Amino acid sequence: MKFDVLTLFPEMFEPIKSSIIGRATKSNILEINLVNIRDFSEDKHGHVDDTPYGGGAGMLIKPDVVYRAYNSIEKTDNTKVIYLTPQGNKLTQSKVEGLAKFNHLVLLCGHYEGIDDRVIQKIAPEEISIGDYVLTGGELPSMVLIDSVSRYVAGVLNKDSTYQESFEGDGLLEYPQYTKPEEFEGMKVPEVLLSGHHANIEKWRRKKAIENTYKKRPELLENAKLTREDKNYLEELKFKNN
Ligand code: 4HQ
Repeated sequence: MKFDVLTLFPEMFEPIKSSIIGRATKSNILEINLVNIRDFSEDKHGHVDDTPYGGGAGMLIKPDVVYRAYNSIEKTDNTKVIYLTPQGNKLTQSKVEGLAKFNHLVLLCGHYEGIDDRVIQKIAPEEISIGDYVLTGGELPSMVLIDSVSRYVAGVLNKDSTYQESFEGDGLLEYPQYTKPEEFEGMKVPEVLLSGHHANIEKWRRKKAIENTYKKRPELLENAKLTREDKNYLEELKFKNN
């Protein structure tokens, strides 16, 4: 999978060069190509922004500079172009899963007050938001998107493919996890996890995931994939908490 990132601040992308994503790029499972929009300024001073027509605070990125940067990128029939903006569709796990089906994503990052609207109209990217808050640029949202999408690329995570299907795809929060020591500050690891009884461990984890979701994010249960047994347990929880 290839990501081309159009940005005025390529140096902000250092964090995704470490850990899991860094390893995946070094082993050529992922390619993250940073394109500096400033390289496409034809201004003798390298200017990329200017004041907004009609007045107002701040600076806007010039449309021609962005368009030249965009045109420098080779597209395929499996390329998707994305502009990170609070005006976009929310980045959800199902959106992430859909984006992972492309093998080339082009991410356009705005900065300052944004980008001249005409080049957005011209490129017609899909607009995606990572949440309802205002950031200084699209760089952090791009990194969030790259990180979340990359988890679906084969070979990036070292777990078997059935893991995601059975635990992540169901829309529940995670069950609590424990490692050594067996006792920490007077708190013991739940007995069942030490039992070696795999069927019981799975049942316990499922219940805890449902319990966690019910207590912390009950609205997620609306769209969660629940079995008859899960639903029975949920009714039990609701009864106990009333
Ligand atoms: N931005 N989700 C870029 C965001 C944002 C978000 C604000 C994007 C500033 C220039 N992007 N402009 N939230 O806050 O995607």
